Amino acid sequence: MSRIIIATHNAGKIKEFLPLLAPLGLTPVSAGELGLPEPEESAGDFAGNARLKAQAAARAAGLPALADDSGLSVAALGGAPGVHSARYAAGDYPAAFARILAAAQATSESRAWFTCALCFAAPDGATATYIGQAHGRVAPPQGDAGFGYDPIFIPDGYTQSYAELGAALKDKISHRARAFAQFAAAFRVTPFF
Ligand code: ITT
Repeated sequence: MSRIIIATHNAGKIKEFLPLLAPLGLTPVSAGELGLPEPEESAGDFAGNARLKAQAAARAAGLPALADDSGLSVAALGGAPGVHSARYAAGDYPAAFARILAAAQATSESRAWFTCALCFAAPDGATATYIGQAHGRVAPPQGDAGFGYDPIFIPDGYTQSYAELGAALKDKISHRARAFAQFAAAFRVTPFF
């Protein structure tokens, strides 16, 4: 089994990556376990931030790394909070849900979409980036599985939120799963390491 760093300090993301990585024969090591610092996410877009996080971890530990930069875009907010999703909630998700739902109600516009940029970095700094999106709508919070904005996001084709649908289904249809499927397809053809 080859070791790969999951360059995130978000426990919800780590939980979702474990079942995705297992079929590839990759043993994940978290950035937290290795005591790696969190780089500043200064790129301004998902792909740039994912690259900053992956390269910082791969170079510091001398191991390949995967980083995820992701977020929820809300049509009623002109696509915000997007790349600023973690900062927009600042740890208080119920308050963030209320602000998003108020905007959706005021504009009669509930469309929203998640984006995930997944960056693989080799220890020498070479990178490959994959983007996944999942479209849907925002609705009053339901369910307690998952993390972050999962309770208010209902993916297209479903009537329940990510937090109600649960991990097994989310890992098949989510923005993260879609980005990961592209990485997995490339890795199966040419294992990078
Ligand atoms: P790392 O940078 O350490 O990976 P982070 O949480 O700061 O952790 P991001 O900067 O990529 O990561 O912010 C992503 C935020 O977007 C995350 O904290 C959630 O608020 C939200 N988010 C992303 N994916 C999500 C998902 O699958 N379900 C719910 N919320 C999600």
